[in-house]
Amino acid sequence: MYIRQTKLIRRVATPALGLFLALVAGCPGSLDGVGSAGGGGVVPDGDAIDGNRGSTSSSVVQGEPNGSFRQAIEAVFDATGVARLQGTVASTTDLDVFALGAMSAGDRILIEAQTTGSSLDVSIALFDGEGRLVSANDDAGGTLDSLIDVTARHAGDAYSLVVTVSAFASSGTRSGTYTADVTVQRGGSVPSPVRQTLFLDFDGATVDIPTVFAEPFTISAFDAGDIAAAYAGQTEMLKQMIVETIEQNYARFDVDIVTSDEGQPDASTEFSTLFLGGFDSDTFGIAESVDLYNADFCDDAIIFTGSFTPGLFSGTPTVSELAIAIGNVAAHEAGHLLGLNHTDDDLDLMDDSSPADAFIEDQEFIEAPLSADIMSIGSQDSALLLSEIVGLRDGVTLKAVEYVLRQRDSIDVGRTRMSFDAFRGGEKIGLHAGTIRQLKARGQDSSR
Ligand SMILES: [Ca+2]
Ligand SMILES: [Ca+2]
Ligand SMILES: [Ca+2]
Ligand SMILES: [Ca+2]
Ligand SMILES: [Zn+2]
Repeated sequence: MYIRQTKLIRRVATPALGLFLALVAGCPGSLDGVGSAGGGGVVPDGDAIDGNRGSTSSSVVQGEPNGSFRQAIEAVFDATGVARLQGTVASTTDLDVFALGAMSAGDRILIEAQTTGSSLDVSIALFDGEGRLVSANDDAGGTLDSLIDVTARHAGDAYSLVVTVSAFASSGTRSGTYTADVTVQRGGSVPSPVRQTLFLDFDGATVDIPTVFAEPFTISAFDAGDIAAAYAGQTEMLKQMIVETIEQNYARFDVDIVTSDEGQPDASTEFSTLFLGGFDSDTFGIAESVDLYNADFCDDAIIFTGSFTPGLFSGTPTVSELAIAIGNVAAHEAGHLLGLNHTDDDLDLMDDSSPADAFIEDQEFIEAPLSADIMSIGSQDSALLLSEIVGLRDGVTLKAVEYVLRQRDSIDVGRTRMSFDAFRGGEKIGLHAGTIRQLKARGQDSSR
């Protein structure tokens, strides 16, 4: 009801509990310095067979099927580093995958998907050679067309572009033709990770972001008694345990957490704010945007602590369980502010929607299948992305741990995966052993 953007209305209206909400702001990016891909306004050739525009390549690199990383159409780049692609999204299940070839860290990849002459609400995503999300965009610059402009943080021998229909497309915009022009500028430098300060504000506020929310949110100060009478008088303890949960979830990453008890960071520090308090009937938390690669150091999110009523859980949570649930949701919303998208795995902090009970689990930033709202292929490795965006704490290293990614029918990564565990001075500080065991169990279950 506070939401202006149509893509969120569905989500708000969804009766499922445990819902997170993310506002995906338009992400126009900057085209400065990148030569025009030359595709603006070009209508796809004829019937727009998936492939390279004007190409005479054999059918091996043209047409369907091309719905998995293995079946990708090879994008043909010209001497200036531009590939001019086209295709038709024939239905809501049509994924068109294009192989962009090897990328080096520092390569800048610009992808402009346009639907001139077509009513398709296109959506695109860029993946690395392991099928992990690098960047995604649905709508850019106030249009339904898509734009990605990103610098590769890590090399990969087979980056891929996936073109499909937006999961939020309205009727009449769910199929059609598109062009996608990909420009790769080689040899740039890799942006360094930048530490982020998160300010946890328990003191109440009016949050007014007119560009995103139609009306201001008034957040009352945090009070455990507002959640349920059973928690009255435990405000300070609950607050402390919430802070500990958020700190534990970010323990590996260069994120500085400051609370309102310590006072607002000084004026020279840029910080994002998590407001904890208030109530909303539709959601536990809301983030201003999915701020890809953390372009904005001062964005806001709200965690409606009064919404965590015991009736939403299968049993009345203890104070400690309640703190874990609220802290996990806070870490999730902060994840959006740092650039993370939604996934589909209850054990991942970026899971899009799950029963409230899942928040009491030991959720972590892990690799998980992408939410189908983003793309029904590939995964997001939240830990890897955070290490590239904010960096790792001093002395922390990411150490590969083998596990089986939970299989999903539409995901193209059924093989054994590597994720990252973190150690500092021999002490494990992330991805608890229990989480890994559960992941392994799930992977084995689903592969039977
Ligand atoms: Ca197609
Ligand atoms: Ca296809
Ligand atoms: Ca779109
Ligand atoms: Ca941000
Ligand atoms: Zn979310």
